[in-house]
Amino acid sequence: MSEIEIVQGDITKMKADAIVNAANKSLLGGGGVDGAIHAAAGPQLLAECRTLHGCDTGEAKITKGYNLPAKHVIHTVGPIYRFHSPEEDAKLLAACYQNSLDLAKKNNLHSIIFSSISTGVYGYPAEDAAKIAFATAKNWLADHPDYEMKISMCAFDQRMADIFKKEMNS
Ligand code: AR6
Repeated sequence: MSEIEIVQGDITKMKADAIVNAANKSLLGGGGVDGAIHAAAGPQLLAECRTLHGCDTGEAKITKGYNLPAKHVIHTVGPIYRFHSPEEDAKLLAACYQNSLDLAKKNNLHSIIFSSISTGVYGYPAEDAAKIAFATAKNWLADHPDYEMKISMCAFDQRMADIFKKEMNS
């Protein structure tokens, strides 16, 4: 059955068909959740990422999960907050969720765990980002009624989990 749920903790410890990395355009690693995913997956992840030649903002690319419990990593690049107009920022963030879900379906994946794209180093306000994340995920499920997809939103801390809960119930 398709559904959206909230999970809390370190995404690198979580099992799913795919976890979604909040990457940068180089796809060659960085800090935050990106650094944690590369550290846990091992150097083979970086080696595969080198073959992808980067990723544009709002787009998504897929690799294997290597030493992670997750089978795959979907790397998406969120907008840097206020780098574009507010409308464009929102569109690009929604595109990250939409394109990651489309890519998961294209690869026959049925469970996906999202990190909270752009809400760390890239500075997107958590409440606004959560609104976009849940709305895009709900719309995607409504657009694909015949495809089973379990979507999880990963909150790293309690504050984000509370924001997600509010958004899920709105
Ligand atoms: N598990 C789950 N969530 C986490 C983890 C973790 N292990 N670590 C951090 N978060 P960020 P961005 C949360 O900064 O804002 C990198 O350097 C964190 O609390 O990782 O999209 C990339 O290479 C926050 O809510 O990603 C890029 O250069 C969320 O993950 C840049 O940062 C995203 O925070 C991307 O910035």
